[in-house]
Amino acid sequence: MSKRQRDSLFAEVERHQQQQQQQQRLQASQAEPESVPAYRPSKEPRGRPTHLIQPLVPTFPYTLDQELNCSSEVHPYQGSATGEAQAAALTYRSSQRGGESSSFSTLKGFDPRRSTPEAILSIPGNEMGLRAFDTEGLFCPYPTSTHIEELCASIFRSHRETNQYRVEELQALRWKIFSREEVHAYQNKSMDEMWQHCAVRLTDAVQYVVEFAKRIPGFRQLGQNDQIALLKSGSMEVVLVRMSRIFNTENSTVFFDGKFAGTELFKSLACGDFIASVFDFAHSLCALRLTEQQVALFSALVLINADRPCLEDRDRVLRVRKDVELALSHILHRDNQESLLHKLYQKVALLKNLCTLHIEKLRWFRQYYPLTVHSLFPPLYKELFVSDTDIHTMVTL
Ligand code: HC3
Repeated sequence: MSKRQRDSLFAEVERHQQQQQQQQRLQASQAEPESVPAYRPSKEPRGRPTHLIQPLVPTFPYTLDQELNCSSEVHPYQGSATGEAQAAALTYRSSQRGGESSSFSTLKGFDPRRSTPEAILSIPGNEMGLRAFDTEGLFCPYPTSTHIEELCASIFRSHRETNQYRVEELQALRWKIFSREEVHAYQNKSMDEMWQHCAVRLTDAVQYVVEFAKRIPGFRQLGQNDQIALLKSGSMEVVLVRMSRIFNTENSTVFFDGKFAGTELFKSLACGDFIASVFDFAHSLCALRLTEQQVALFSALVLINADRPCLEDRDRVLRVRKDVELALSHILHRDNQESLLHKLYQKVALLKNLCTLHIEKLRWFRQYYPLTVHSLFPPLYKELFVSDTDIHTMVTL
């Protein structure tokens, strides 16, 4: 380790110690221990709006393995509440508890760790809680147009049920922009604090994407290693696709932490080029004026990609992929917008570049703040974005 790295590590350890002491003092000064704000992944409703950065206590129990194995239901928010309050109303509930399972997505008693792919395929679809499509259409070499229509509807429903925000309702909140003071409050955060904050927000968004993936017909029938491989390489891409849904092109702002935020809010991340590219991408995707159904199918296409690294059964992924491609072409044909297909494939290449840049930025940040990444970032974030070799280096440092 060079002297510079050693000094920076030493400074980081000191900062951590100070932060811990501060936190302990804060806890001691508070009468009720429950008042310490704890990070609640989207499994549980968030009790209050988080317009400004809250101090974060790292309690991140969720990993990809747990996410994939937990049999959960997503209840889209309803009613008249808006913004974060709506997001808070969106709760995950274990299907085991209430027995009121959703129509098709919950795989009752299904544990991929204990099931071989062969065993999964031999279970009749209805016993797994799946709709007829999944068994009849998915593995059929020549799917009929009814099958494809059902697949479109199924993917659209999965998208709707697993979105953090509803586009129509965010339209009404377009005026809710961060004030100058609020932007300054974000900008005055230290770099590691802001990284940690964004990592938590990003992980939150990824959890919804994992739920979406689980509801794509055919995804759960893939081997668990392949499900993980697809999520590792595709979940950030889908988050960026989803970002375009809640992006206001008039003032280049995105709905983040309960209000609309421009690039300047992310200044203390110190990766302006990456943030600018992410915002440019959102702009360019918005320009295509995709319908929600098109966004849903495009997201599925981004996730189910047989060219991803480390796939064990590429052929099976390819079979699911072919159906998703058919479904996307079908709705573009129906919408008389076939020319969009080529434009969407161009976006896939841009997404890949953005995600490579994201990983590079994380490597750069980790050089200076290895402890922050190691101890304060959500495990799911690390699992997705830090490579196994990097994790090894991180823990042996
Ligand atoms: C801004 C953001 C990417 C977009 C994320 C969106 C807006 C995506 C749609 C979801 O429904 C809601 C949502 C939540 C979090 C938003 C992300 C937070 C930070 C991330 C930036 C691109 C910075 C990347 C953060 C880093 C470098 C720590 O990984």
